[in-house]
Amino acid sequence: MSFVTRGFSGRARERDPRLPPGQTLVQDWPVLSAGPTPRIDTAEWEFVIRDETGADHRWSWDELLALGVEDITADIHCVTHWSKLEMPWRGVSVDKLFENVESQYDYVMAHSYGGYTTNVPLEDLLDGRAWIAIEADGEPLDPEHGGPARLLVPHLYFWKSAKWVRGLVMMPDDDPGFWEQNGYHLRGDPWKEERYW
Ligand SMILES: Nc1nc2c(c(=O)[nH]1)N[C@H]1C(S)=C(S)[C@@H](COP(=O)(O)O)O[C@H]1N2
Ligand SMILES: [Mo]
Repeated sequence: MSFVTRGFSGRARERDPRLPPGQTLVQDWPVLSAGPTPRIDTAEWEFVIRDETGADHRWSWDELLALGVEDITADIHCVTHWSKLEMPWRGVSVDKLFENVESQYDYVMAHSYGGYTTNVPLEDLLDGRAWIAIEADGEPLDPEHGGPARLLVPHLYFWKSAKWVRGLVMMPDDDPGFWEQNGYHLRGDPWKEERYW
C-alpha cells in the first residue's frame, strides 16, 4: 500500500487572490433554494419596478431583451463558503431599467416569483454592477438556478442574487429581506466577510 499525501508532498499552494476570505473553489454549481422551484413561462413573465409614488414600471420578456443583452464574466461567492470563478453570464444591466425610473429612495427590495425577498442598496445595483441574468454557462438559465431570469449582483454574497426575480420595490430604509431577517448581514460584502449580523 502506498500513501500519497498531496498536501504534504506538494509545494505550498498560493491562495487564489480572486477568492475572498473563508471561501473555497467549486467546479460544480450547487443549487440553494429556500423553497420549491417556480416555473414561469416567458410569455407570462414580467418585471416591475415600483417607485415611491406607487407607480409601476413594467417590462415584458421581449421588452427586457430589447433593452440590450450583454455578456458578463463574474465570480460568485455563496455565504456557505463556496465560490465559482469566471462564470460566463448574459443579462440586461440594471442601469438600463433605471434609465426610465426616477426615485429619491436609496434602497430596494428585490422580490421573486415564489415569495423570496432580499434588500439591496440601490447603488449596489447601478454602474454596471448588477444584471437581470437570463443565461449562464452559454445556456438559458435552468429553472433551478433561477430561470427564466434572476438578479445577478456578483460583488455581494450570492443570496442577494434573487432567483426568479420579478421586480424591485424602492424603499426609503434598508429593510431586511428573507435571509436578512434570519440573521444574514444587511449588505453582504464577501471581501469584508459580511456573512451574519
Ligand atoms: N428566489 C430565491 N432566490 C435565491 C435563493 C432562494 O432561496 N430563492 N437563494 C439564494 C442563495 S442563499 C443562494 S447561495 C443563491 C443560490 O443560487 P443557485 O441555486 O443558482 O446556486 O441564490 C440566492 N437566490
Ligand atoms: Mo447562499
